Order: sequence, then structure tokens, then C-alpha cells
Amino acid sequence: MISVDADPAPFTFAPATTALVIIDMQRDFCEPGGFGETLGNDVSLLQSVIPPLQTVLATARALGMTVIHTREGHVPDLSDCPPAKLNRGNPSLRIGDPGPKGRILVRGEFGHDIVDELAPLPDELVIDKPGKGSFHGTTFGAELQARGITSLLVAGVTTEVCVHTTVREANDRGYECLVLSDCTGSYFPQFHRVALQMVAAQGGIFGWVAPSSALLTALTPEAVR
Ligand code: TIU
Repeated sequence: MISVDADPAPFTFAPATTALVIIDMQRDFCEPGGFGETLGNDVSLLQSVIPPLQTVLATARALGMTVIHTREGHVPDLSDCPPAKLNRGNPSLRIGDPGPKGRILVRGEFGHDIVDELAPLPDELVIDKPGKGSFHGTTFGAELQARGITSLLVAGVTTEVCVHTTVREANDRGYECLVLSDCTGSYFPQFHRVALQMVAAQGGIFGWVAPSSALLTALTPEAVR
């Protein structure tokens, strides 16, 4: 077992039954001209997530761990996008509108895909999800079960939206989740901070939180062997 120095207590996991889950590191959220920017956000705030997450991803791959990527988005006819989501707020462009990186938050468009730095390998699972949580409307739960996964190392964006929703869904289904604090990010730094506190408070009500440095200290080839 690997033990990571985490908040509120050490997080222990077996690499063979643990997946690195990278949530929605899509151009639509991380780069100008996508969904995140249409909502009025400064998307440059998410850039700091990429370098530490690249290191964690490279380590997980080198150790042969299960890596799963998710993408939020909708089929081209938007039949999986509830009107309550489509019509919400006053964005500069709505979901499905043509933008500089293709139709906003639509599957198959350039903007919907994952940033180059974290591009999935051909053998890595990519879960397309219509909502904020990774379990809702997807095969994510079945895929975890099929692989015997019981613990999740969770990274990606945004901390208080899709990362939080996924961790809450996973926690209710019995998965143990470690959120990597520097490998998640938000358009609202104060939400990022408090969202991480919410996970670990009350004895770890939703899971555990640790910086990637703590994971990498514990996750060495010697420890995994
Ligand atoms: N707007 C925002 O903070 N996030 C999302 O809409 N989706 C995800 O977090 N992926």
C-alpha cells in the first residue's frame, strides 16, 4: 500500500486498484475562445494546473496505473443538453453556438478536446459526460467496476464544479478520493481554497486533499514494486 501525507489524514491506496482521473482539461475551459470564457471567466487562471498535472500523469503512466480522462460536452444536436443548462445565464455565446474553436462545448469540436499538454494516449479511457459529475449519464461507474478500481486520484477543472461534483458522486458510491490540490483549479481562487477545505473537513467528509508533491514522494517505483 502507498501512504500519502494528506489532509485530514494519510491517504492509503494500492496502485493496482486506483485510477488517476483527470476532469475536463479541455480547451473549452482552459483556453480563450471556449465555454469558460463565454461565461465571463479569466481562463488564464487555470493554466497553473497544467505543469504539475503533466508530472503526475507522466508518473502514473510510467507506473502502469489506470488513467481516465473526462470531457464535459454535448452531442451535436444538443439532445443531451437540458434546456435548464442551455438557457442558463447570459453568456456571450451559448452551448452549440459557433466560436473561434468550433461550436461551444460540442463533442468532436476542437475546443471540446483536451489540451495538447495532457492529451490522452490511445489506450486511455476518455469519458464524455453531459453534466458536471462524471457518473451522471455515462459509463464511468461501470468502467471503474470492470477494472476493479476502488480509489481515485482526482485532478482537473474546475475545483468547485466538476471536480467537486465527481468527488461527491464517487464518495456516495464508496470510492475513496484523493484530490490533488495543485492539479485542480478554479476561475475563483477563493472557491478553489474553500472547495478543497470542504472535501477534507469533518474528518474527510468527501475525501482527502494533498499537493502532488506528497503523492510523488510516496509513489515511487520502489514503493509500487
Ligand atoms: N464553469 C465552471 O466552473 N465549470 C464548468 O462549467 N465545468 C467544469 O467544471 N468542468
